[in-house]
Amino acid sequence: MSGQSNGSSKDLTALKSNVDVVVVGAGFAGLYMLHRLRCMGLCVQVIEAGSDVGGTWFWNRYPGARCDVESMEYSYSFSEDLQQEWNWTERYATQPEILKYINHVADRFDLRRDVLFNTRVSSALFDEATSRWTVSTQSGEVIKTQFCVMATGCLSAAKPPEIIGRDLFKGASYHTGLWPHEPVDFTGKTVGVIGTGSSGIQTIPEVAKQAGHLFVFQRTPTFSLPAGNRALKHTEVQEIKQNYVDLRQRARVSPTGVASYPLPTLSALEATLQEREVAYEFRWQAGGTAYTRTYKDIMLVAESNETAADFARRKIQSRVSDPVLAEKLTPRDIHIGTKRLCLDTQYFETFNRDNVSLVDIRSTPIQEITEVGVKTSDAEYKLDALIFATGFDAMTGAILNIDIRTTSGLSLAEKWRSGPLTYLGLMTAGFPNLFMVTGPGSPSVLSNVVVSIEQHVEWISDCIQHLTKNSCTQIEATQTAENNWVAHVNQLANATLFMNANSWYLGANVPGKPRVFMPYVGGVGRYREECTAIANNGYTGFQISGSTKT
Ligand code: FAD
Ligand code: N01
Repeated sequence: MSGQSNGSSKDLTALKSNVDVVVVGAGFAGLYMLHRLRCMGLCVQVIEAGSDVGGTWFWNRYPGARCDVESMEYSYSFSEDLQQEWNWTERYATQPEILKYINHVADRFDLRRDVLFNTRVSSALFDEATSRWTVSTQSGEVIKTQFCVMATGCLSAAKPPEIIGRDLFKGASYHTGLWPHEPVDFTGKTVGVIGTGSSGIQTIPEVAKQAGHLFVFQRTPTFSLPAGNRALKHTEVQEIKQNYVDLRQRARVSPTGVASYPLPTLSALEATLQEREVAYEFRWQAGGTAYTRTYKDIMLVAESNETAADFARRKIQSRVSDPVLAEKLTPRDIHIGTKRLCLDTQYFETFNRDNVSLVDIRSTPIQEITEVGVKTSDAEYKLDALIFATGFDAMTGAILNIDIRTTSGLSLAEKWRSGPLTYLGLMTAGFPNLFMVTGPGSPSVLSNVVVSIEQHVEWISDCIQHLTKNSCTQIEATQTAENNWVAHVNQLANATLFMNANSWYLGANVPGKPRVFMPYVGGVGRYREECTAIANNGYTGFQISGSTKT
């Protein structure tokens, strides 16, 4: 598959062998973590598998890639100077623009000198006698550290599909999450795309503009809204900048980490049919994933959800000329929002083009990938290029790709065999001094992730500062606190419709992965309050040791 090599060779000048903190990953999370810890005077080593900073935005270079939280909110808030000086040009920034922004941040705060690029962490071993971690890399580097922060990303372990013959294909093949750095030209080519989630629906309209013919292999139709992307006006940017402090604060205490999303108080069932049509139309025209926040119970009550789903289905059908094709593209057996709602630009309209064909692989399943293309139960599609838009081993994939153990023999992979277990999504019992940014059990992927990253990074750095100030060497989540948190996370999730979908939130896209709802559905503001109270109360639920406080 193309796009997996990072190109440039390794610069070992960044490598330190004995540090206070190792941070794994140099995306939004790892970079801010480095900045905070460095400001505290700590010695930090960041290790990144890619050849440069950016994380998600370094790897996902597929055509059409852009964010779906508005750019003015999908950005760091920690530096007033930074947020005033940076100018976003579009409502939803493109991948190149977001990557340029992250590079600007790395330069502005001089972050690269502490990042070892082109290096993949393979294991981390906690020595219980010394309270220190030994972090090892695939290429043989070994680094000792007191604390280890996994800023490895929720959506960073690309998942190719488990289809017979996947590697036999002799044409060019790509995974959206491992896209090549050089532009790919599909002009005149016969191209196949497998997958119609967020990555697929962004890729398909762009590839269709170039391809001779595009075959879209769809297993599950997708709920998607027109993004309503547009250029940002100078005046509106200035207005937001003048009120940035207030906007960011509202985002931090909101349920989703997005200040501009509504806070509904009404049930969909309390409104009349006519009122609902007006409300849904308003949200539809506004664009944005806040559509499922039109009423307070869309994600809780099947009947309410159906009102939103029904409206969305009618909208989808109005975008496709051929009614038979429109029906195939319409999601029927899933509650809207229980798989991540997508935002698109001309996705459904793309199927009105003569050079685009939908292959419904629910009725005619893919049997195998051959040397020349994709074979379904009723035809073989000969292709020049094949794009896997098949997603990620989400939330746990990147962490469990690292062999994490303690000297007493505990392994994280074994502990999480039946699903991830954490306290606050920040730590896991039995693994002292190991932090996760946006780990399972925290709002993470159900929020504006940058807001959640900032909250976690600040909590972790404050915690390390607290330990340092009190000359403590070790912090660990207690088993009781973890059990209670896991029960709380499950209890909240069980009350929602999320539990009914075969989504990656539940690990359903990875064969054999335990079916556990991984993110925290209680909301960003409520979660932040809990984390802050725990820290203010002297880190309730954590065992702190090594000095005065136990
Ligand atoms: P990442 O950006 O994933 O960075 C993790 C880094 O860790 C990667 O660079 C990876 O190479 C590195 N790494 C992992 N394992 C190892 C290892 N063993 N050794 C060394 N390095 C390692 N969220 C939103 O809120 N809004 C959006 O609009 C949005 N759009 C998205 C669009 C796409 C295409 C995708 C895939 C995700 C999107 N997300 C969005 C989620 C996005 O992942 C987060 O917003 C955010 O960028 C995550 O930052 P991070 O630093 O936590 O992780
Ligand atoms: O991945 P997905 P993604 N045979 O898992 C199909 C974020 N993101 O990369 O639904 C055939 O959502 C699978 O079919 P099915 C965002 O959080 C954000 O698109 O399992 N098909 C599905 O259609 C998002 O949720 C943006 O039946 C197979 C698709 O592949 C997350 O990343 C943009 C298959 C996978 O969809 C992941 O999105 C991009 C198989 N064997 C990503 N295996 C924004 O716009 C899988 N599929 C912000």
